Amino acid sequence: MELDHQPYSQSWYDGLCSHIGAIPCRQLGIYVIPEELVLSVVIPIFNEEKTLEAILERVRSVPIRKEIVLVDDFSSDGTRELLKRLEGETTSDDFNHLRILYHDRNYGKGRAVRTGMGDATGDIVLIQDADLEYDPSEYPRLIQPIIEGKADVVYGSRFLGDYAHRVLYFWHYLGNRFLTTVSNCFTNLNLTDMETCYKVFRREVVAEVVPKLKQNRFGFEPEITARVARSKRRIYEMSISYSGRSYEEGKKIGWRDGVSALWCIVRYGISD
Ligand SMILES: Nc1nc2c(ncn2[C@@H]2O[C@H](COP(=O)(O)OP(=O)(O)OP(=O)(O)O)[C@@H](O)[C@H]2O)c(=O)[nH]1
Ligand SMILES: [Mg+2]
Repeated sequence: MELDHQPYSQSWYDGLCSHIGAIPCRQLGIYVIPEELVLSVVIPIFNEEKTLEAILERVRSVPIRKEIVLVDDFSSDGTRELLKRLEGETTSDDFNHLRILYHDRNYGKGRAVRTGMGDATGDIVLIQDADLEYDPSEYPRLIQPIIEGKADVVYGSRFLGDYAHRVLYFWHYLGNRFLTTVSNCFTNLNLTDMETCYKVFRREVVAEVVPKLKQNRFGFEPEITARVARSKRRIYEMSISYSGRSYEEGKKIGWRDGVSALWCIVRYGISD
């Protein structure tokens, strides 16, 4: 078999399939991603100078045609200067089309994602945090249920599967489980990780749901979950790895964000 086939191309799949068979291919997550498909990767960024270049490199190296929409949420740590520099360099190629948007003040992750999603034109739209907690090499797994026509929305779950998860804060874990459970009570969905960064949408869902979003900060996660649930779309979960960071390493989320998430779960759970 020739080894120079682009991963996830038809010829790559055919080659592997003829060697190991269709069933093992399926079990190993080997499938065809249509060549013309465009994945929009929306990256909200606030003060991520240390990790931005590394995450961008990881995103770019995923063998899927992509539109990468970076949204700077008025960073003050040198991220803006770094983005300006990237803008000046040749940052787009056949597989990666890069766009950078700037907020004129700091609004929060929710607003940054809304700005990015509003600008995205791909067939599938995915959210990617700008730290290194989530691994872009898992995109092919995440988008598979959408490509196969089974799902309209996919949530990556840090609480499913046997991928590596960094062992960190117990109370955060409990907080996450609690927020997901309360959210499920309102939405009647059996999600395991409502707060996950990896939320993936078919373009039609973005067009329907995003114009309704109001939350600027982390209330975005329960709000979009409630709105997706209300839209009666088909939702899947996919296990993902998680390389959580500690507060010493830059973790920013705190208990206030948890309280605000709880409020949003109730608010958007009760009414539109
Ligand atoms: N904290 C924070 N993040 C923002 C903001 N605007 C955009 N972001 C981006 O939103 C993404 C998620 O933020 P994080 O602070 O990593 O939130 P998290 O992953 O839930 O929590 P930790 O990583 O544990 O702090 C990152 O890419 C941030 O750069 C903002 O105003 N505050
Ligand atoms: Mg993070």
